[in-house]
Amino acid sequence: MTHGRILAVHDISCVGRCSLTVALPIISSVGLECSVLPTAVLSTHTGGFTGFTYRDLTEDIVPIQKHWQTLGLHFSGFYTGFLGSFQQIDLVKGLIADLSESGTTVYVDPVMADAGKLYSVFDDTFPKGMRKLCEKADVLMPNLTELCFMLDLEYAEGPYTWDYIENIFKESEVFGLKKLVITGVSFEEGKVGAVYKDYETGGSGQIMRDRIDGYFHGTGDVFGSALVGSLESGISLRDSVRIAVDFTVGSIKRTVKSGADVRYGVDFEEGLAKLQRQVSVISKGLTFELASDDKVISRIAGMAANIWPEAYDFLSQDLIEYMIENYQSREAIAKYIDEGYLYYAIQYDGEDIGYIGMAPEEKRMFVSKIYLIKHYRGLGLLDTILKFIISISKGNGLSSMYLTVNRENRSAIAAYQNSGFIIVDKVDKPIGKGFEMNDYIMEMRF
Ligand code: PXL
Repeated sequence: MTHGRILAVHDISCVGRCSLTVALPIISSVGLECSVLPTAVLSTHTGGFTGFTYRDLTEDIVPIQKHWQTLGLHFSGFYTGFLGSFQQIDLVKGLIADLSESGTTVYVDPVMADAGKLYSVFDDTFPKGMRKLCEKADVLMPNLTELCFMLDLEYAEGPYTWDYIENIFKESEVFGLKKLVITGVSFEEGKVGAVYKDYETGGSGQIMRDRIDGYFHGTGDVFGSALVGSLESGISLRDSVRIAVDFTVGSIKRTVKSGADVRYGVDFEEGLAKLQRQVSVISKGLTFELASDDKVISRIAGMAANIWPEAYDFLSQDLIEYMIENYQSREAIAKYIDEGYLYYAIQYDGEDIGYIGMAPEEKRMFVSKIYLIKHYRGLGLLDTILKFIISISKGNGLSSMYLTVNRENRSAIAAYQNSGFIIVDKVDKPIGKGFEMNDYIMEMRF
């Protein structure tokens, strides 16, 4: 697939992961070409370090732009962040106007403030200038402090109500945006995340995660870069915000766990491989192949034999072997299919990555199996898979589905709840050889 070229316009802080040293690797990792326009060179970023050097590159912007124009260069996306001077705001606006092509998307992160305060390097006139650049944006990704400065609103500390955020969405209509994503929003103690509004479709929502105490430098850039990478890969706004939130939270968690000095930024590098896989699989989508012959059944049984021992390592070896033989072997699957079950191999990019098994009952679809191989778990594919199951269920005249899940399997229970299932019952049932199944029944209506 050929992609366009994205221009990241930020400073380069040589040490302390933020701005260009974050944007370039993250956007590249999802397979997009990322060019850079450094707005300033600093020895370190300005947060938490003293004595840093600062070379303003305002004077270089026009000559760089002129050279690019001799090459006939245009960019399919602009991603602007920290700008080194007031004057740069106008220059960057001009550069965007001159180097855009039809369909170019302008992403603006108006980096200038946080927690109610402007960064020390900016004066009170800066938000007005930044507002002018934001009016050129298609996608704006500020924090609430930055929005309040630009909109002349009183900044209030959270937690916020959804009505308050809806009002902010309304006030932000003056920017003429396609999409707005506000970071660092909290609706309850202990939770924080991002809210989004799509002004073209009217859709809005929130992605919240557990708050991790502390201040983590460069996380706005980590979030923004992952968001740009996902949206530019054609992923929906909601999925892109979820991907960017989870990538940022993962980076923070690794940093906290390692005990590293937070001034050097967060450990996003280890998350890049997963981000690449996630963006690729979500943007390309999944296909589902009905197990209608022995070949597909064998492939599914092969996946089951690999998945079970590592996914159910909290169960005894004996039980796992018993379950595979009786419920997941080729013979067992063929028997289920004879009884009316529908099995599908889940494929991504021509490769098997998992399988599902379901049985239409009189009133509900029984979702018997949803399994993914390890590399594809935790990427947020459940909703795509459920959409497919819902379409098959509707085709069978059904309007709800249910499944059973081991009561010890907390992560699976949470994932089903996030996708809209609720616990409706529990079952304790002997399954032979002295083994007992201790499950919840979870149901979703559609
Ligand atoms: O995006 C944060 C950022 C970018 N660039 C510089 C900074 C900071 C935050 O402190 O100091 C130079």
